[in-house]
Order: sequence, then structure tokens, then C-alpha cells
Amino acid sequence: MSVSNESATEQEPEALGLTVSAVARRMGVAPATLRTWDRRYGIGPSEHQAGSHRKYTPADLARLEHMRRLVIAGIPPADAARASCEQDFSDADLIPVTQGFPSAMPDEVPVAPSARAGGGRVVALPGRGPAARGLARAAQALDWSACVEILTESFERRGVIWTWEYLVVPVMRGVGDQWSSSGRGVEVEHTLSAAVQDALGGSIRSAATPLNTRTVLLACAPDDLHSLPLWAVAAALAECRIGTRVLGASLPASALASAVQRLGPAAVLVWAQMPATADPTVVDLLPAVRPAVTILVGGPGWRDDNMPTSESVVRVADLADAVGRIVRAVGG
Ligand code: B12
Repeated sequence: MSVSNESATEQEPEALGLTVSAVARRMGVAPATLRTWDRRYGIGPSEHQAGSHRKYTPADLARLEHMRRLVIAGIPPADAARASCEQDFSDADLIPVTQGFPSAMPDEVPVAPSARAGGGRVVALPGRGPAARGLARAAQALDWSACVEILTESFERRGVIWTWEYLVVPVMRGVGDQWSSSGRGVEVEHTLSAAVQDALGGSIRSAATPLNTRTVLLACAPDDLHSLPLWAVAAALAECRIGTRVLGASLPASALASAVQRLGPAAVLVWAQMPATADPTVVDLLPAVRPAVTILVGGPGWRDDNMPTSESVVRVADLADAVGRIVRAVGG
């Protein structure tokens, strides 16, 4: 866990855990909601000192955050609570109670000597637990199978949305920033990308049989090679028993139009990582089919000035938002 500059005395009350009202403030939910989740589903604070209110420990916070994300994604609260209780959250590798939701202070993590590929390199990544540091080290060492192992374990223990937000994204961004600032580390980025795609694919393959009758199409905008977020969406939906077709990187507009015509999907998501690839015509040229298709665009490439002309197209905010909207589109 990270060490703050506060004195030991100042740290003490927070180190003992957070109160309901402090957690509610940080998460942006009503204290009454947290009390209901505690009473009905047992997702509440576990720390108790005589004469004081019960406090949320780091593991309680992780369980709560996991439940919140599943609920946002459209999972009924009772099922979300059950899934969160089944995940194995230990205090040792989770969000310290002194850190906010959901991001932490950036932190330089030195690469362990055994993992150094070129000597003295560091990957800048938000200071999370040992799993993020382990993943960064394994990627830096070009150890594809160790990356897959760390990711697979986290998908199984904490689910896809948690692992994407807290493990994959910080390490990916660290690796991307290392490349943009030094021009080095393309091999690290490729190792990590391959491992993330492989582990997400494994998670999809091991999921239960999908229940949806209409499929969901996930594609990159033409000329965009950043397909990993599509695999994250597919894996998170597979956890909700929703089947998808990942049409992958750099899909020509005519190919997406043809797939929509042939398959009549419930939803289509077009990912653009960069403004240069966010071409609105890919959406504008989609054929009108019945029943109507929910069309979503996602990724930092989409901006107010390059959005498709149709007003019904929605720009999703993040993974949980994309999953929630698609769950609703397929009628889940
Ligand atoms: C992996 C990677 C690659 C891989 C992709 C492999 C693959 N199969 O996906 C490869 C090697 C192919 C690649 C190529 C290039 N890349 Co690249 N790449 C990355 C890297 C490291 C991760 C990409 C990723 O998966 N991002 C997704 C997550 C991890 O990050 P995020 O976008 O910040 O996510 C948040 C939001 O998007 C938001 N969100 C909003 N809506 C939605 C919706 C959904 C569904 C989700 C999930 C999230 C979401 O929530 C997020 C968290 O999930 C990024 C670094 C970065 N910061 O992203 C660079 C990065 C995107 N690449 C970059 C560049 C420049 C390139 C190249 C042009 C390099 C080159 N000269 O060849 C080419 C472009 C090729 C092309 N035409 O597309 C730049 C883009 C700069 C810019 N803004 O224009 C980045 C930012 C690196 C950098 N720091 O400069 N890249």
C-alpha cells in the first residue's frame, strides 16, 4: 500500500477504516443506499471497535465498488451482491482507505532487477496493489505467460470490470506514456497487449452459454488498431451471459454495414482510440434494419465535433456504462 506524507497521528482515524458517510461521499451515493446494501445483502463495513461506528476496510471498499459497478452494468442488486461476496478481496492488495475512489496518486514503480530488460527502466503507473506492480514487471520483462497468469487470476477473483479498471488500464497507460516520452518500449506494449487479449479471450471462452438471441457487434473504426477495449466489453458481457461478435481492428465501413445487414444485432459499438480514426461515416452509412439497432460509440477519439449525425447514437463513458447500455439493448 502507498505511504502518504501525513503524520502517523493524522493517518490513524482513516487507517482504521471509513465511516458510511465518508464512503458515500467518495462514491457519490446516498448513505441510505449503503445502509440498505449492508442490511439486505451483507455488503457493509466489517471493522468494529467498541463504542464506535462500524468502519469499511480496504476489502470492504473493494467489494462495495465491485457491487456498484455490477449494478451500474445492469445486474440486479441481489445477484451483484452475491457475485461480490464470492470474489476474494484481501486487504493486502487493495485500495488503501486513505485513497479516493477510483484513482490513486501516480507513483513511479521501479522494475525489479530480475525483470529489467534494458536496465534502470521504470513504468509510471498509479500506485495500486501488488497485482498492478507484478503485471508491470512481467510486461517489462516481456514475460507474456506471467502477464496472462496475473490477469486470468484477477478476472476469476474480481471480475472483468474491476480488473480492467484497476489493473489493465493503469498499467497500459503507464506503458503507453513510457513509449510516448522515450520512444522505447514498443516490445513491452506488444507483450502486454497480446497477454490482455489472450486472457480476455480465455475469460470469454470459459463463460457460461450466452442467453441473448440477437447478437452484439463490436468493431474498431476504420484504420484504428486499438481493439483491446472491444475484448474487454466482450468479456464483461460474457460474465452477464451475453454473447458478442468481435469484428476487431480497423474494420472498413462497408464491412460493418454488411455485418449489420446479415446479423440484425441488438447493439453495435464502434471504438475509436484517436480523433484521427473517429470517422462518423462508419455509423452514418449503417443500413436501417428492423428491429432497430442500438448504436454506441466509445473511446477517447469521439468528440463533440466528430460525432455521427444521428441523434440516437450514444457515446459511452466507460466500460461499465457500455456494458449497462448493451445489457439493456438485448433486453437483459
Ligand atoms: C496498446 C496500444 C497500442 C497497440 C494496440 C493493440 C490492440 N490490440 O489494441 C498498438 C501497438 C497496435 C498501437 C498502435 C498505435 N498507437 Co497505441 N496505444 C496503446 C495503449 C498502450 C493502450 C491502448 C488501449 O487499449 N487503451 C484503452 C485504455 C487502456 O485506455 P484509455 O483509452 O485511456 O481508456 C479510458 C477511456 O477511453 C474511457 N472510455 C471511454 N469510453 C469508453 C468505452 C469503453 C467500452 C471502454 C472500455 C472505455 C471507455 O475509459 C477508459 C478506461 O477503460 C495506448 C495508451 C493509452 N493511454 O491508451 C497507446 C496510444 C492510444 N497509442 C497511441 C499511438 C500514437 C499509436 C500509434 C499511432 C503509434 C504509431 N506511431 O504507430 C499506432 C496507431 C495505429 C492505429 N492506426 O490505430 C497514442 C494515441 C495518442 C492520441 N491521442 O492520438 C497512445 C495514447 C499512446 C501515447 N501515450 O501516446 N497502440
